[in-house]
Amino acid sequence: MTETTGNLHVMNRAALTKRLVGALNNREAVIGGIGNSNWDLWGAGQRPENFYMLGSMGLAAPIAMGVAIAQPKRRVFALEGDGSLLMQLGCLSTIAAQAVKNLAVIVWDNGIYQITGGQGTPAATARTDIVAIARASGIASAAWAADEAEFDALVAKALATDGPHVIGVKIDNEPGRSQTDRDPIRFRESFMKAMAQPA
Ligand SMILES: Cc1ncc(C[n+]2csc(CCOP(=O)(O)OP(=O)(O)O)c2C)c(N)n1
Repeated sequence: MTETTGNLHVMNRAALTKRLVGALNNREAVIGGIGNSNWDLWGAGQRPENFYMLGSMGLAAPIAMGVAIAQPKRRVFALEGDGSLLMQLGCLSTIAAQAVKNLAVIVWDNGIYQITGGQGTPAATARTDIVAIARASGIASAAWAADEAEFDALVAKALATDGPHVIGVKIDNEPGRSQTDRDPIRFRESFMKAMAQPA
């Protein structure tokens, strides 16, 4: 990995999504956000505990929050692009206020709205620091992952300790490597069935 931003390595979403899914071992729920977050979750190996949210920016974290509150024994991850999270920033305050212990939000920050043509998001143009926003929203366990090893360590922390957690990752501009099926009813039904199994 040669590119850096500050002391943060610029990593790859597909590779890190595989590392995340590889670390799961207890029917953890993973909610994929719109577009690339979703597609790389699909590409990392389909699991019934994945919910592939199709179409709405910024809803992965709120949906994940709902799942986490409903199922406090299950660890829940949300995967969200920086542009999507910026569209729904209030969810960080709500997650903090609800003190959702079993929730981790992973933010893939490429500084662009990649799938709609690569326009810059404020995370890049105004140097908005999403992890700092998470902390200021009341989420104490919010950190940038400097490299792959730290990403693994932060995922392990999210699996083992009380949150809520936010993990920020600077990523490259590679498009998602797969394409999620456009079948929301199937996803809803298989996810609900999977959530009926204890974690
Ligand atoms: C509410 C809403 N506004 C706009 C869109 C169109 N749109 C879909 S994905 C996207 C960009 C998402 O950017 P980001 O979350 O940063 O992810 P990236 O594409 O960079 O992986 C946009 C503008 C949408 N689907 N929903």
